Amino acid sequence: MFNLILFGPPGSGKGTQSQKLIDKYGLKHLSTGDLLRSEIANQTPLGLEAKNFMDKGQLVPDEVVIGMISSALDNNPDARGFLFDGFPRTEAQAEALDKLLKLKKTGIHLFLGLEVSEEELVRRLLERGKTSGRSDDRDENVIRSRIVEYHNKTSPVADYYARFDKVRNVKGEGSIDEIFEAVSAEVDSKLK
Ligand code: B4P
Repeated sequence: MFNLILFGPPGSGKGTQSQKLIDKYGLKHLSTGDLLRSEIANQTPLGLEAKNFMDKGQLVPDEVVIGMISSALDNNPDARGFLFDGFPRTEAQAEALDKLLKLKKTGIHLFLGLEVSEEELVRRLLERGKTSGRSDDRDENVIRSRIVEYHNKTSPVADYYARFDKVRNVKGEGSIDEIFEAVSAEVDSKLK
């Protein structure tokens, strides 16, 4: 089994690179952002609660996303590995993920961070907001709040995995294919 965390600020290309990684390596893609948006689209109680936080650019409470990931792991017993996209986003989520994977006698093999400047992040998200229908991409203040949440609560997750020597960083600016080449090289070096 090979388990990968794709990490980076909002708009750094996690979703974009994830699509290419799952095609190449056959991993099961688990994106908490996508799972939450699907709950919102289906107007479930969980989705209605999450929407309040997402529309303000805030993180959804840990217990909500940890529960979603736990179910997703249980629902995919035959996966050859998981690609976690947008999760974990807090240290509490990272600790919970370690426990869940330990129960399955596995763990995280690689934590891959995408590095992108703040102005480029804002530019990309505003651009996506023109067509995505995502309310959190349309307002620059909400986008900047997401980036503040990232610095305050999410970037410490990289320090957590650095303690276990799992972290590699890749420049997330340039063409999508160039970035994918760099990302793939890191995955290949771990798979060897
Ligand atoms: P997410 O869905 O994870 O969304 P995101 O941070 O905006 O990144 P995403 O992966 O979608 O964007 P990408 O960089 O690929 O989170 C949304 C919200 O959900 C959060 O704010 C939070 O409220 C909540 N949430 C999710 N997970 C949570 C958790 N674990 N705990 C608590 N709350 C949680 O792409 C951005 C744009 O850039 C795209 O338009 C893309 O086309 C473009 N792009 C990508 N690569 C490019 C490149 N190389 N050059 C130019 N443009 C590029």
